[in-house]
Amino acid sequence: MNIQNYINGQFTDPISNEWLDNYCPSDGEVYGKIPNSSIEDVEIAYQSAKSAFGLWSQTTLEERSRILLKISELIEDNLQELAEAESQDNGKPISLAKAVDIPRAASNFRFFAHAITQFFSESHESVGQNAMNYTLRQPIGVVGCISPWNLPLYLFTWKIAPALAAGNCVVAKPSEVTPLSAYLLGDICNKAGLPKGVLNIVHGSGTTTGQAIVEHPGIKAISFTGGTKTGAEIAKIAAPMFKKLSLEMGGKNPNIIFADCDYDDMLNTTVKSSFSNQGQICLCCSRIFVEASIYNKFKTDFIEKVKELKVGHPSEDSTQIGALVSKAHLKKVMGYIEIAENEGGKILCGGNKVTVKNFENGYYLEPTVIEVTNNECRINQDEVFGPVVTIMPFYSEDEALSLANQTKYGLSATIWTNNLKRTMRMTQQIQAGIIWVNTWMMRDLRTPFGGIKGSGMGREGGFEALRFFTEQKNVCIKY
Ligand code: TXE
Repeated sequence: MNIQNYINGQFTDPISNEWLDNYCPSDGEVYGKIPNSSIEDVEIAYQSAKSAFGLWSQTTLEERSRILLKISELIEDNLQELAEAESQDNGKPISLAKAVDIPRAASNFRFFAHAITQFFSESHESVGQNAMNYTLRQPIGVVGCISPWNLPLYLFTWKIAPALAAGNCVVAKPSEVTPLSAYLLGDICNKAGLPKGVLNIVHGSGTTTGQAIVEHPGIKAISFTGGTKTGAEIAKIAAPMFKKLSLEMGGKNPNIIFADCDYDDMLNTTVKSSFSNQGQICLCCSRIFVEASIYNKFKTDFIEKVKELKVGHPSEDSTQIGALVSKAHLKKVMGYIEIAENEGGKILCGGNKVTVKNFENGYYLEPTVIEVTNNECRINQDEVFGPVVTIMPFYSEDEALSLANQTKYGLSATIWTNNLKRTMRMTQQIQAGIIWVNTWMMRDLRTPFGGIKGSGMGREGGFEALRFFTEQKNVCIKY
């Protein structure tokens, strides 16, 4: 299946006629082509967004909200088709795409359709000076949204929905590895009555199409999710142009387990926080630190559960671990398992490629648990982004805290304990943008989402996203 760019409400081939192969991770076959859009395509997308901006920015909030709600509804109506596309493109189990990815894409539009009607700004009366200040929040203009392959439609819409709700027009690029669901979104937007040019989707590689978006002088803000190295490249280009930037990047999240936790709940959730989506979620906890008194019990029980996980073709309902996203990524992840072994790590389970019958060329890997003895090794410092976790014991709260913070990343952390005072101490001192206590990945879309250190700059979610996608202007009126 060949996909096309969605520009000015129409589907078009790239001007250069350059195409990239689209691989199906579950069988390793090429099943389509995607445009490798050039600067010229991005320019046309930009011009169409720019032309649409006048009307869209002046469209009433009720009307914008109505159209975004319609998009949300149509995503729900097309759940099966979108979930199949996502699973085929990404390798994730269809059950996960149906339960999480696509419903969340619909929620993103629904949430921001409502949020924009409740968005407000401040006013400050300058007492004794006969003056009133108020803050105008206006759409920025044309903004760029660049998203990754791990949660394709979920993260694509997480950026587009608030950008559109706030009155901006968008030039967006999904990952070239998983473009299909974004392609299908174009048709949904037309059916929902989104005026042409308000959203433009250009496909292509990061260094060609992505960079053209970042370098475009008329695109005033960039919202990006992806690798930390890419985020740094984008910041380097965007900084001299003083673009607004929101960067959501990698993580090396700790899962800190104290002996006083609710053990069964912790164990079941830890399997999920380790291996959901083949471990390819920025919030997955890849470093598990366990209080020494329960370490051996945890090790035995955890390995037993991990060994039960069913690796298989993503279209099977019983599959829990699908295929990794690409051959290159599988190679990278397996390379890290080798590095871990060379550094003295002990593989407790997994570590090998899996051959799935009839799909022998798919990119399958066993869920892997590695026991390490220190936190400085590369497997504990680099973002692997696959079904690989490490475990090691700790002996005190202070040690757990220092292990958790000993990383260049700071996206999320999970703590398992029933001790309230410890919870308060730990949550205040852990360096991360998101902390879960006795749960994982429980999301409320009103909350600020993002990381610190090498994990991010800025926050998305709730009003934070609407603030990012608007420019503030203070007006002072003397009376
Ligand atoms: O991400 P990239 P990749 C991490 C994870 C993974 C690594 C690399 O560790 O192994 O990053 O993955 C676009 N200018 N995460 O290479 O390249 C690109 O086309 C503008 C964590 O796939 O960062 C895609 O649309 N755009 C992560 C998007 O950026 C550029 C999710 C992300 O791709 C560009 C994914 C450039 N110079 C990977 N280069 C998370 N935290 O959720 C690339 N792109």
